[in-house]
Amino acid sequence: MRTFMYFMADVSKLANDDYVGFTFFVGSMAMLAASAFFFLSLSQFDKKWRTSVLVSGLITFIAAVHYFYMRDYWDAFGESPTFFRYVDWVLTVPLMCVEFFLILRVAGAKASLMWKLIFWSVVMLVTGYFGEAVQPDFSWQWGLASGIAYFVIVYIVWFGEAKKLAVSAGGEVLKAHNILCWFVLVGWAIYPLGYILGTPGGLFGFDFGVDASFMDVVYNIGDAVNKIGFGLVIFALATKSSE
Ligand SMILES: *C/C=C(C)/C=C/C=C(C)/C=C/C1=C(C)CCCC1(C)C
Repeated sequence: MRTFMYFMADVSKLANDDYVGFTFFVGSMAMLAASAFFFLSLSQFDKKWRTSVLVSGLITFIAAVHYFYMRDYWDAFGESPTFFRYVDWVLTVPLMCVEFFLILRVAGAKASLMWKLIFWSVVMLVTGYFGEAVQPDFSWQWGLASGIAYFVIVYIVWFGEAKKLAVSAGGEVLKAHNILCWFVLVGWAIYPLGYILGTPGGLFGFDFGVDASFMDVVYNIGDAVNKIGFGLVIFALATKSSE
């Protein structure tokens, strides 16, 4: 109840030109609406698809709760809520890896595939956190390490074990897998861009000339596209496969 009151009652003025605050606010509503949508749709699917849609809802719901905190943090301190951001990611990105595993189970995906993807996603995020919050002077080195882990994930889903399973599953599962692959390649590539914008003085000394707080606008757009988009792909697959 206290948390509820906290969400609802802590209102303060949002300046017209506070784009960061605006995207945090819209982000929190979008994530909440998407969660309601996924949770309420659960009963329309065959049992074996429910877990996948449930996980879609968990991803957007965990994000919604973090967005409420991030929105207020930004509001109170005018600073990037880096800690909440990464706690959110370290919970939701592994769940996105679980989604790959869940849809590929029809082709015999093993839990080891899931753990591999989870492992690399955690490496990607922990190194990113070090570059942003712990050792910003070594921003590009940590960013590079994070980028390598990112490309391992890209490789596994586009060409590796996950791809092979998707091909052997064929049909709607293969189609959905391919769309998720594009999310990972293009949608996830939004994040390194935000990281570069947020690096003081720019990366490799190259300054984009925008305020570092723009990083959060980029991250917020990335989250909406990826978390809700991912969920909708799973939703469409579950709908088609339950007919
Ligand atoms: C819902 C949240 C998602 C899908 C977050 C994804 C985050 C990334 C793909 C972050 C990647 C990064 C790099 C590849 C290098 C620079 C550091 C990061 C952590 C921003």
